[in-house]
Amino acid sequence: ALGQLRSVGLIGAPFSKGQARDGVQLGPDLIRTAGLVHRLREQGCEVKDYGNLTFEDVSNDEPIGNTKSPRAVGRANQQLANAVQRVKSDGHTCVMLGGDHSLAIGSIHGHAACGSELSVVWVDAHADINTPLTTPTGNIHGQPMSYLIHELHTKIPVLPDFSWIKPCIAAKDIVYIGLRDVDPGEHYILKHLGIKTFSMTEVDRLGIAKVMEQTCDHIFSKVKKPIHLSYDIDALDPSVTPATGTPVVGGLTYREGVYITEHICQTGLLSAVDIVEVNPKQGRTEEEVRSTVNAAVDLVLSCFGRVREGSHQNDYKMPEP
Ligand code: 4U7
Ligand code: MN
Ligand code: MN
Ligand code: MN
Repeated sequence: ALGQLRSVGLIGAPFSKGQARDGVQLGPDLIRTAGLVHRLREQGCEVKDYGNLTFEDVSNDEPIGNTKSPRAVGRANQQLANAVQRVKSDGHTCVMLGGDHSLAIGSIHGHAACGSELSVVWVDAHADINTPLTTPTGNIHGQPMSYLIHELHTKIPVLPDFSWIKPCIAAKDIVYIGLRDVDPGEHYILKHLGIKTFSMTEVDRLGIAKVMEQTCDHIFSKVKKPIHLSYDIDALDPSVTPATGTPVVGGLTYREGVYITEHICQTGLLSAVDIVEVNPKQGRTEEEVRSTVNAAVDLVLSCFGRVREGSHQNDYKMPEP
């Protein structure tokens, strides 16, 4: 139980141009300030903090169709992909702190570049699988999956600074958990490609334990691939994580949210994690921000061996009177 003795490589990606709301770029430092590194070490993990990426401003980043800031998003994700590839080749489990969810493009691409095929577990209120042609908003944080899936390759138009992106995930290797706000084009894609989804309706019907059992049955059906866990903090109910850009009522409880990460940890196959969409400027009070950041920290801790029953080290000495 104590610390899958795995080492963590931490990358901050203070990026917000995948959506319109200011503040989500503050996520990485906020989550660090809440004591993430210290608490990971306390539970037995080795941690190397690679620091924050720095992103250049992009001038004249005109929309393509209605897709906004394509050049900024393309370049930021290329930097992130290189950083994640480095962390993985250094032998760590990669933790990427966002930033908005467009960063999953670079995070998953960089992870996949290390060679082996991946499973992706996407925990989110949203499917983030719009193409630039189906998006109702033009925000790329609602699109990252569409660029990564082999089966959607022919549906993606050319965008500036996106040419480095090669699809690297098969539709059958993806599981969604927590969905409750899916656009029509997204729903068509999910059904058409036969992607495994556990919407909040399935969470209600099955309970989170069965959802995780079936998630693992699905992704382990043939060979055991390394898992990329992409966790949008808005998967949790806004009563738990209100400080986020696109909250949706009726989400996962804190306990369901943590059960997911505990279960993924238990597989021993977790290879990279994204924690995205924490936006302190969307919190109405200090307490709302605190609760959101606290949940983000606890999710990461339980990815790396924290268990709610408690734990003790092998050499624990019982004090004698
Ligand atoms: B997030 C949306 F239309 N689907 O495409 C879109 F409802 O990373 C929301 O999951 C996307 O927070 C939300 O813009 C992106 C919208
Ligand atoms: Mn979301
Ligand atoms: Mn998302
Ligand atoms: Mn959101």
